[in-house]
Amino acid sequence: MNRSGPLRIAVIGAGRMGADHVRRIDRVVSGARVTAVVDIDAGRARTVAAGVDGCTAHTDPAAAMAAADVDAVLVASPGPAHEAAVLAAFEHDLPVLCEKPLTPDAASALRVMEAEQALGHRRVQVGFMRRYDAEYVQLKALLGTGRLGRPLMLHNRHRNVAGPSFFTSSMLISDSVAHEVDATRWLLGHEITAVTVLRPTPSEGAPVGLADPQFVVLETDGGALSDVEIFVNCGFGYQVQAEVVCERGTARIGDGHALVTNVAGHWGGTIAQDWTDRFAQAYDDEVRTWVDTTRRGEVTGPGAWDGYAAAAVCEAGVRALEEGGRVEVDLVEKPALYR
Ligand code: ISE
Repeated sequence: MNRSGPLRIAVIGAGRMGADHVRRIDRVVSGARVTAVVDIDAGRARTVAAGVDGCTAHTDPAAAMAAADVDAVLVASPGPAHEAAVLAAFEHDLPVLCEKPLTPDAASALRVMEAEQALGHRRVQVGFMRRYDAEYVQLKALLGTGRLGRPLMLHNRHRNVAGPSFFTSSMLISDSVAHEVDATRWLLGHEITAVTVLRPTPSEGAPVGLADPQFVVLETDGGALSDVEIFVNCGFGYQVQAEVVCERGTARIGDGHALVTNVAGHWGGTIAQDWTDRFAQAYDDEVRTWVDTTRRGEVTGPGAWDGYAAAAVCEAGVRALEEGGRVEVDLVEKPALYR
């Protein structure tokens, strides 16, 4: 590690999230620079790399990681490519920030966890960025004070303007509800033990055949219930809201009250249109914290265990969606490295 200078980062994946992270590291976060951009599409890698001084473009993640000027890796390729990229980073013992999901299923997440245990130290942080959002952080801190008493229920709403054309019904769980799975585990400090998925008549605004919206119920080992309305073609905006109901009070975030206007007989505000806007501060703080801790030789934030637990819950959720009924989540015992 080049401890005196900036952290030199290889960004794997130059799509929407990858390009946004390259911009963030280049212009927002201090103490780091992007030295390599990798994408299977050589033209896309070249275009994104061209915007950064001294940055090289690659199509092979392993080749980029083997370069002498790489201290850390940010993985933002599609989920099915994560396992290979993270394992390649482990081979060079490089710290990794891996966008969610860690991997698309529990078996592959277990393999990542086993490889990290073989290294003997934590190396990977998973990009569950809501843990860095100012409102979520405030809610977590409030719950931690105990003022509201024990959390009994968590109500979540997660709405996207329009899902991408390749979105399938199960991706509403594995790609979108994955965030509420992590938020539930983190806010409540519980593991999720069972998942039930109910489907109302699909919206006419959703592509034919897509089960959108869905209503997901998560049971936890602390006796709480967390429900999630996931609606990825709501049409009007990007909304993520959460309300915790505790024994002595409730707390709610995500109402978007930052700016409220009163004009011409109406009051109101605006609604964000996508997550890079709504969670811009969270992404900035996530990457900033990762850079700072990595430069100090530390690994904090959600790790491989959280990535594995989320994958296992989502897998149970997809089964519940496809088969109906309540599906229990089967987690392995938590390894010592993550306790
Ligand atoms: C996307 O992958 C995200 O991570 C967004 O935060 C989420 O709102 C969206 O539904 C997902 O598809």
